[in-house]
Formats: sequence, C-alpha cells, structure tokens
Amino acid sequence: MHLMSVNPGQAGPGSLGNEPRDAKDEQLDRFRSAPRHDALTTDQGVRVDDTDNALRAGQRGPTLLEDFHNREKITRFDHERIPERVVHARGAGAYGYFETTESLAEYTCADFLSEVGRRTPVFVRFSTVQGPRGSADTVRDVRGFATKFYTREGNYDLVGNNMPVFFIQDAIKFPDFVHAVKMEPHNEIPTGASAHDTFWDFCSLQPESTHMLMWLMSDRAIPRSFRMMQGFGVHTFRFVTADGRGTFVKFHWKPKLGVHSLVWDETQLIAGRDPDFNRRDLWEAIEAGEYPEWELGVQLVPEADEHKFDFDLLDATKIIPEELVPVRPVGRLVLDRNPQNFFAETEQVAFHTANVVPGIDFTNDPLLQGRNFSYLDTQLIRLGGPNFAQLPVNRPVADVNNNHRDGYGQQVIHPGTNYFPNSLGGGCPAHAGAGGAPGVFRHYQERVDGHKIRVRSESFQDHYSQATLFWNSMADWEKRHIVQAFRFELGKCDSMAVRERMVGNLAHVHPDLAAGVAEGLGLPVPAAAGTVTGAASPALSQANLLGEGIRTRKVAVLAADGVEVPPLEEVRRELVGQGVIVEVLAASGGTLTGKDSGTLKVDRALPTMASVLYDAVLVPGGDDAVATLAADPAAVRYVEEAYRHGKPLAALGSGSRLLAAARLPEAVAGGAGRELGVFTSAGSGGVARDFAQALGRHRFPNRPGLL
Ligand code: HDD
Repeated sequence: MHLMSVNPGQAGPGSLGNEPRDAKDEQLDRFRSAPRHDALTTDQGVRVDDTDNALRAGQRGPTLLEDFHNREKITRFDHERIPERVVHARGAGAYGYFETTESLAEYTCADFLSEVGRRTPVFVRFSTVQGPRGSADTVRDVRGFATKFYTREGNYDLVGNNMPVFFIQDAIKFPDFVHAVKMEPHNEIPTGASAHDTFWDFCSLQPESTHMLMWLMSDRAIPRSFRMMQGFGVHTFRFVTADGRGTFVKFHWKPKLGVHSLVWDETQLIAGRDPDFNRRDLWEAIEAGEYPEWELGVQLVPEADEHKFDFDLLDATKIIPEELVPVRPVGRLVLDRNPQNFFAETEQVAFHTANVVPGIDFTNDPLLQGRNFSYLDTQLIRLGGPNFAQLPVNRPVADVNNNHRDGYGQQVIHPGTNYFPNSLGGGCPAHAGAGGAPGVFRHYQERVDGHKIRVRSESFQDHYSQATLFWNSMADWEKRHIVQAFRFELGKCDSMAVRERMVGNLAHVHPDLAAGVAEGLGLPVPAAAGTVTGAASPALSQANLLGEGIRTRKVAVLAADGVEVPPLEEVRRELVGQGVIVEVLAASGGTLTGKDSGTLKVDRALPTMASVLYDAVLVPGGDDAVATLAADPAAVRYVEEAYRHGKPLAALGSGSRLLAAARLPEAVAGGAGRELGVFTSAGSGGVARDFAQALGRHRFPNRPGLL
C-alpha cells in the first residue's frame, strides 16, 4: 500500500517529502497522505462541485436523501470519535530512537540491547491517568511513560510510569482502584484530581497504597515537563539469554535535563492559563530541535539473590534502593519527531505489557500478570476489533506472518492457506527456530509448584517501610510539599472518618508526617505507630537529580519603551548561548524604543502569557520603562508570582524598582537576595552568570513567603 503523495507545503513535521529517518519512518511514509489534487472527492473518489449547500428541492425546500455527498460527510463526522482510554486518556507522544550504549548480551539475547551503537526506532506516549482526554495537563497525578520499541525482532513495549511503584499489588484490584480515583459516579466530579472522598476512602482501607501515595503527594506528581521526569518499568522483569539463563531486571529512564517539578499553586494557575502546558512543551521542544533525551538504566539481580532482600522482588509497591543495586546505564532514548496526526498516531497507538521480544520475559508479579491480560483486551474495544496491530503506528518493522485472518478493518489481502499444519501452502508459515536458531521467542523455563489458592504472599505484607524510606530521603522542602499535598487532598474529603483513617495510616510512615497532616486538618495528632527506621536513599530526592545544563528553560523579560537595551542584550546573549529561551514581554506587541538608542522586539504581549508559563523573570533597566511596568498591575504580578513560586528573578540597573513595587519580603530587600535566587545589579555585570546558575537550581524553596 502506498498512499503518499508529496505536497511540501502541507508536509508538517515527520518525513513526508523528506528522507525517512529510520525503518519505522520509512514504513509510516507509505501510509502518509497529503491531498494530491485540488479537487474535492467523496470517499469513493468521485469529484464534488459543492460542499457548502446540501441538495434540496427548490431554494427553500427540504434536503434530499439522495444527496450521497451530504450523507457521507455527516456520517463520517458522526463516527469520528472512539472510546478514550479507560485510564491514561490524556497524553502526548513522539517518535525517536533508542541507542544501545552498553551491550547487555551477557544477560539477554534481545537483539536491540546487544550491540553498542544499534539504533531502534521508538514511539513514546506520556500521559496523565485520572482525567479524560480534554483535562488539564498540570494536575496532581501519576504520569504514564510508555515506549514502543520497533525492534528487528518485533515490537517491545515498556509501559511504565514516572513513579517506580504502584498503588496495588494484585491486578484484580485495578478496577476497584480506578473506580475509586476516577470522577465520582453520580456527578463526574472531580476532573483530573484525586482530591475526593472515594479515592482516599479506598487508599485509607488499603495500606499497600501508602508507598505510592508518598510519591503521588510529592512533587513528582506535578512535573515541570515530560522531558524532566524519570520513567520506570515498575515491575521486576526478567532478562533471558539464548541458553535460557535468567536475570531479574528493573528499568529506569533518567532525563538529561534533570527531574524538575512545578509547585502546587502554579499547577492550578497553569491549568487555566495553558491546560496544554506539558503537551505544548514537548511539541515545541521537538520542533525547535531540542530533542528530549533520557538514559536507560537497569538494575540487575542474579536469580540466586531473589530472596536476599527484606521485600519481595515480585511486589510492585517496592523499589530496589539504588544503594543496594546500582542503576547501570545501558542506552539512550531521544525523541526527535512529532507525529503528523494526533488521532492516527498518538490516539491509536496501542501499548501492551505482553509485547515482549526474545530475551525479555515476565516474572510472577501478580500486577504484571494481570496487565498482560488487560492491555490486549482494552485495545479490542478501544480500537474496534483485532486488526489494530495493522494501524501504521502499531505495525512492527519486523515481518508479520501468520494464519490470523479477517475481522473488522482487515487491511491485508491474504492469498493461500490459513491453517497449520498444511501441505497445500508448502507448510508455511513454518515454526520458527528449529535447532535453537536466534531471534525466536522462547519462554523462560521456570519451575512452578503450588496449590491453587487466593492468597497474598506473606512477603508482600510490609506496607510501610519503604514509605518511610521515601520520607526520610526527602529534603526539608520536599517534606513540606508532601505534608501540604496531604492536607489539601484530605481537606477536600467530606468524610471525617476517611481523613482520620488516613492520618492513622500515616502514623506508620513517620510521626512528623502524621503530625503535620493532622494539624493541617485540625485533627488530633495520632500516637506514633510501630518503630520507624531512619534509613534513607538519597537517589530518591529531586534535590539530587538536577541534571545537566539549562537548555530550553524559559525566561520572561518584562519591558516597555525606554528600556536599556545593551545590558539586556548582553545577558540575553549569555542565556541564549546556554540554550535558554528568552522572550520579551510588553503591554502590547510590536517594537519598543530603547532608552538612548536601539529598539527591542516584543515577542509576546504580557496579557497573553503569565509568570507561571516561565521558569524565571528578568527585568532590564531604564527609568521610563520601569516606571511604566511598576504602574501596570499585570507586570507587577509577574514578579510577585515568580518570587512566590520560588523562581529565579533578576533586575538590571533600575529594574530593581519593579522588584520593590512587587513588595518582596524584607529578607530579599535586605541583601539576602543572592542566596534566595534574586539578583540585582547596576549594569549587567555578573548577573547573567548568577542568573544562569540559579536557573540550573530550578527553584529556591527556602525563600520566605512562598505559596
Ligand atoms: Fe496500565 C494504560 C502504565 C497497571 C490496565 N497503563 C496504561 C498506560 C500506561 C500504563 C503508561 C497508557 C499507555 C498509553 O499511553 O497508551 N499501568 C501502568 C503501570 C502500571 C499499570 C506502570 C503498574 C505498574 N494498568 C495497570 C493494571 C491494569 C492496567 C494493573 C489492569 C489490570 N492500563 C491498563 C489498561 C490501559 C492502561 C486499561 C488503558 C488504555 C490502554 O491500556 O491502552 O489496559
């Protein structure tokens, strides 16, 4: 099949009309279709002379049924929607590649992980979990991080999240969990939020959720960007060698830009100012050639060590602390191409945990085992039948050759026999891999011996130790944010019993946490429950995950006529040199007149943006410009809000008067500004470097007066 017709004017992103980037892109190109002719046709290819007026009996008469164009057009429109994903409905995706940087051939026969330098095409979809397709991006929620590797040995899907653990241990609880967290059934409230009774009712009765709740109440649940979050395969999987040797493995994605988050007040403002905040950020970065990148790391555990830990490797509510088993970097993921059609690609992509390739296998994690049923099942209803693997985004680049036939939307004309064994078709398709040939999936041969029982293993019963480990590992400001998040969420629950029960659970995690939350809710502080260890894992704190550089950080420059241009340009050069996006904002668009000479182009009008859409604010000097800005409440608000959200602020020369107009707390005016990320200077001298460094720290969470 070859639908492509090149029309460069309409090509958009992707390879239409350009050289394909890899095997997947080449395959996709065969399905891309840009309008070839000017003339409009029906689905049957019949040219149509009018698509604005239905066929009618007389100028003012009734519309006629025989107007096949009208009926086709409306029918096609009526059928445009498909069911959204039952969870993870809102998402954004991109293509790219995975490159192996360290061979894992010693542990797995997976071809794509065996050769250093091998590049495998991928499609990645990021998502929120709770909200519907149209919900806001910046809600407090887990983020999905699903990767489809189009390997030469078939598709491998790593369907992970940005948190390394999960709410439940057994997949049979998934419908209960999702019912509880989704909008309540009677009124479909709240959209994109877990701050409601049914969620906390469920969790408070389900202590196995506690560790995951710690992550969900932490800043991990409000990422600054999909490009700035970690990803985790969550489960313990199994690598298998060609001779059948197994090794346990956990997968980690680590973003090059570091792990950074929004702050809670900001997320709510962004939800109004730009509900597409994360989606837009991903799209724009890729369009700008700032390709997001992650390192793939693996934690490997020999089978002999399966029982050496004080938790069960099969329990998805547990991590393997990096201090016990280091994360070994083995590859990098780069996203370098936006999709061309959201529906065709991002909406129709179908992930499935059971899409594995030779060398990667499952463990008996009961959550994973259930997922292996659910994903195929859900695609059948969501994508309308069994042929969804033929959709362009889902097609493997490896050959597909079997006796599966027919079904809705079959795209392939299969001549010949459709059964096995056969002689009439020459015995084909034949069993692969006689004599141990490589590239054939062979299930790991695990000996299994047990009674048929509905029992949760004893080794799954410790629900609090790792929640405590997480708490202990947080910086003070991270702890503060966690307490505030619990207060907010539980404060939204009408049921006092739910609030109390949950606070009771938190007493098992840490007395400080329980006390902080209880005080915020006006509840009695519960007595400490059990012994709480002091163990910590520094790798869990975002304070230790700042990443490399400040590329794509966004700085708002507030300006008006009379702005001092040269010092600003000096700072701008320094920042842009480090990859920062600097945008000049003024009351209206156009060009500003500089103080003594020169002009300054306005990139955006102040009212169309907001401080929450930037990482930092810079105020250039120029008496007249600063006076204009200081008299504009919208400009003052940029400074004040950026300060209260902990973002770096800089003022050049008289620009500091705008900071004064924003009435920043005494401590800043009193000279403690530098340590708190607020920089002022007579000219531009030194500010650029300090400001850039401050951007690298992301936020100053210890400022007084933060929201
Ligand atoms: Fe799931 C979607 C991640 C547990 C059932 N899940 C889905 C997506 C991600 C995850 C990232 C979106 C994929 C996309 O972008 O299309 N899910 C996880 C993780 C889990 C997890 C990391 C725990 C470790 N999920 C889980 C369980 C079940 C499901 C226990 C069912 C028993 N998940 C689904 C699903 C979805 C899904 C219903 C909805 C849409 C889809 O699959 O394609 O089958």
